Amino acid sequence: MSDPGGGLSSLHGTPHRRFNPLLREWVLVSPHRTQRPWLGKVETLAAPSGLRYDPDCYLCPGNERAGGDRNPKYISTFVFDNDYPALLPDAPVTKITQGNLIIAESEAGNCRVGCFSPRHDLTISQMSPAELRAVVDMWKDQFVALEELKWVRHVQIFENRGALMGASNPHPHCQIWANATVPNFPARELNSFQDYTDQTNSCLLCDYLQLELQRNERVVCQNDAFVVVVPFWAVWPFETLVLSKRHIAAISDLSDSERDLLGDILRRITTRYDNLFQTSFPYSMGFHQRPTDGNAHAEWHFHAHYFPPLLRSATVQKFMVGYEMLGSPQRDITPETAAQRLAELAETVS
Ligand code: H2U
Ligand code: ZN
Repeated sequence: MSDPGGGLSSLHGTPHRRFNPLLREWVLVSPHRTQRPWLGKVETLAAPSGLRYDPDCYLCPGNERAGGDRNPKYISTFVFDNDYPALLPDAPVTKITQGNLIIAESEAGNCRVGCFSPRHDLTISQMSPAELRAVVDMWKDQFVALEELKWVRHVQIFENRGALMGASNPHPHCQIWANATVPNFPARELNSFQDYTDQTNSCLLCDYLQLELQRNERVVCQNDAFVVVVPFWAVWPFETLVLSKRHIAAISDLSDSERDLLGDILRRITTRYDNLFQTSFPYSMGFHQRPTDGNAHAEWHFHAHYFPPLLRSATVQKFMVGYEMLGSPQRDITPETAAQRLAELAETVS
């Protein structure tokens, strides 16, 4: 039975599916299943080393990297070209098609690595406002510099944190991939933003943000420039979406104070994550920004996604298997419950 008021109470104990308007797909929610017994895989998480400098780290200042280059004795952030890049800027232009079904083309790109600070042990959750600001400025400078390359149409800035997410090194760092085509997920979001604006003359995420602030069921934290919510359509148990309050399309549109506030909100959400299971919380996060194809993309709304794998403790993770590989994503804990748990946590390192 539909609820004309849009209240969720009628669905809270009932299997249901929720629509993701950014990707235009459904997620199955099974709230009645949260009590099921667990006899599955339990991870052991390596405790952080606690070293400020690790002589064996490829990313620490002054050390030699795996590729043979030596890092400078950097004192703030440090960006270098990935020694093992997934994409190459000078890939020869080729395309093959065999019938309508076998299609491939070369892809040009640039891959960089950005160290957040000289400190081997300093995660975003533990940084000072000035250190966070340096990271935000590094992201902005990289976006602007890569956008200037004519052939670059998309810049993906992302952080894999923790061995569970495949991060190859504990030294806090991000990756930056710039390439000639818009990748799958941003391309799907772009279509959704464009269609929504065509149909409503409004912005998809501005309107969504208003709904979230009005209902206040999934808001985790906010400051003057950003709001963190567990999105209504979250797939990962503690997935969050960071939304700018102002309608802007890229990190380069942030004002001076908004750049400080971006650092602030990222520190606060990652500290909440660390406090959730008293562990250095693993995740993949990244910014979704307008394509860098020379168009203004007024329909695009700057945001970041956090996709953390943990489910119920520091050692029990969610796997995307079975029905999720073959049917659609599914979750047991509701986004509202996840948001409430994150909202109750402290924003100071415990
Ligand atoms: P991840 O931790 O997200 O895997 O990122 C680390 C990147 O750093 C990875 O892409 C690169 C790897 O290729 N790297 C170097 O470029 N040089 C090194 O000496 C070590 C790692
Ligand atoms: Zn290091």
